Formats: sequence, C-alpha cells, structure tokens
Amino acid sequence: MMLVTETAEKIKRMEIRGAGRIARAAAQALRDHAQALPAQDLALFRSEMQKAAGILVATRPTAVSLPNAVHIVIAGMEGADSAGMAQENVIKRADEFIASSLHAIEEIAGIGARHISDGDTILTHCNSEAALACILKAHTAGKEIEVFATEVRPRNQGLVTIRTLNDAGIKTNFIVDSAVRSFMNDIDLVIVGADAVTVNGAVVNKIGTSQVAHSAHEARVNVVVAAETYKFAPRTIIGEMIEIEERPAQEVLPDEIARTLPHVTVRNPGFDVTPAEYIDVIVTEAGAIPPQMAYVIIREYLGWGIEEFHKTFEINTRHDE
Ligand code: RI2
Repeated sequence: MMLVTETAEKIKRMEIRGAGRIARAAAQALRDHAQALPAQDLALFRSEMQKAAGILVATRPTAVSLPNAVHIVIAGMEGADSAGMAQENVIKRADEFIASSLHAIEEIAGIGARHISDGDTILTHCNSEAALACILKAHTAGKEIEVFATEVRPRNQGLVTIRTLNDAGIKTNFIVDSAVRSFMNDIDLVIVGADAVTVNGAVVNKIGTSQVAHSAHEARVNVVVAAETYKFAPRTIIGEMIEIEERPAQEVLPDEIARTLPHVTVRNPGFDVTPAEYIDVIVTEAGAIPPQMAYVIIREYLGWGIEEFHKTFEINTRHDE
C-alpha cells in the first residue's frame, strides 16, 4: 500500500496536481499496487484494490477525472474469475487509461488550436495542460499569439503556466486575478481547462474561472473549455452535486495574522462553477461540442449505463480519511 499512500499524499499536498495528472497518477498507483499484490485469492485481491481505490479517491473531492479514472481501472476486476485475471485486467486498464489520456490531450490540442486565429490574444486562468496544449499547438503551427495568464491565488498555479509559455517563446503577460476585467477588451479568446463538466454543461474549474467567463461574456469574448471526456461527471445525471473543495485557511492568511483576527473566517474554495451560457464550446478528444451536449458525452462516449450511475462506488470512502 506504500505506493498508493505516497501518491495519495502527493495529490493531497498538490505536489501532483491538475485534473488530468491526478487521474493518471491514480491509475499508475493502482497499476503498481495490483502488480505488487499476490494474485492468489480473488476476494482478497479485490478488497485490497478497493481499499487502495478508496484512499486515492478520498484525496481531492472536485476533479471527477480522479474517480472516473479509478472506476475505469477498478472495473477491470468485474467478471474476473481468478485473482490472476483481475490483476491482469487492472494492469491493462491502467495502461490503457494513461495512454488514452495522453492521446486525448493531443487530440484536444489539434482541435483547440483551430479555434485560435493568427494574431489572437488569449487569456487563460490557472494551469491546465489541456488548455495549454491548445495554445502551444497554435504557436507551433506558426500562429502569432500573445497570452495573458493570471496569478491564481492562493496556490499561484499561474507561475507554472507562465514558465511553460515562456519556455515555448510565447509573448506572455502575467496579471493578478483581479486585473482580468481591466484587460478583457484586449482579449480575443479565453481558454481554460476543467475539473468537472456536469450534465447541464456547467464547468467546474479553478476558483475565479466563473468571474473570468462572466467578464468575457459581458465583453463578447468567446470562452473555450479544453476537457477530456473523463472530466465529465456521470453521477450528475442522477442528481449528484459536485463537491467544491474548501482548502486550508493558511493558504490565504498565515496563522500568526489569523490569530489576531478572532472575528474573521477565511473561506478558501478551490473551485467554482461556470454556467453553460458563458461557454461557447467544450473541446474534447471526441470533438468540439456545445456545453449543452454534455449529456451525450456522458451517455454515449463515457459509456456509463444507468445502472452504473446508481451503483454507488464501493470505493466511496471520501469522508473517512
Ligand atoms: P488539466 C486544476 O486544478 C485547475 O483547476 C485546472 O484548470 C484543472 O485542474 C484542469 O487541469 P488544481 O489541481 O487536467 O490546480 O487540464 O486544483 O491539467
């Protein structure tokens, strides 16, 4: 279980972060765990894998890429009639998930880059590998582009974004989060990633995204969301809400200051919800879709049957850390 708890800790501490990256890290941890387990007793193997899955899913509650990836890998045990077969299937599914995730980002980059025109100024918020892949692809295709990247308080993921853009030689402006409205009139296109897409086409992404999208909407600037299909939230079909992670107060205000302010409570939600009407298109590896088509992605592309929506994950241990 060492590898699993190590990965889980890294995800919790955000040493591994980004919805796609945590999904692939969880798949890899399950793969390594399956390989390390003795494949002799099927019931034991299953319960050990379920335990590992529970630990991984409990790390961060918002990005559905995480439970989706875990579900895809763990479902490999279904129908297996020996521990050896279950082990083989889990390993195969983990490998497939990781490869298809990386392939999805390449596909998204190609489609997303076509939404970017030569001479465009793009604004991005947070650090999304899917959104950045679109920008990098447009740049390597020879399009002259300029980017505005936000700081992304309190965890400053904007620093990762500007490093990537800088290293690619893309002209980049680094702005504080509250400067978005001031620059929106200079922006041609907003591109962001997603942690979750709900059945009604709302996008859950880094806190501040809804302000960016609202501001873009007001200024008639198109908003493109780059999201692999495993970011779509199947259980929103049966009415489950996406839990918004509330992170530690210390990320916002140091304890020594907080201690002097007994009437002040720090609120630190990690994510917010952007309604479908502020989003022009969601670019997935299955093609660009209007957000209103999220249902189709969940039903047809993710392939979740209604019985699966109802079947509570046996790994649903989110709250007993
Ligand atoms: P990719 C990140 O969450 C950001 O909200 C980002 O927009 C989203 O995941 C998607 O990122 P965090 O882990 O999967 O920084 O596109 O809290 O990399």
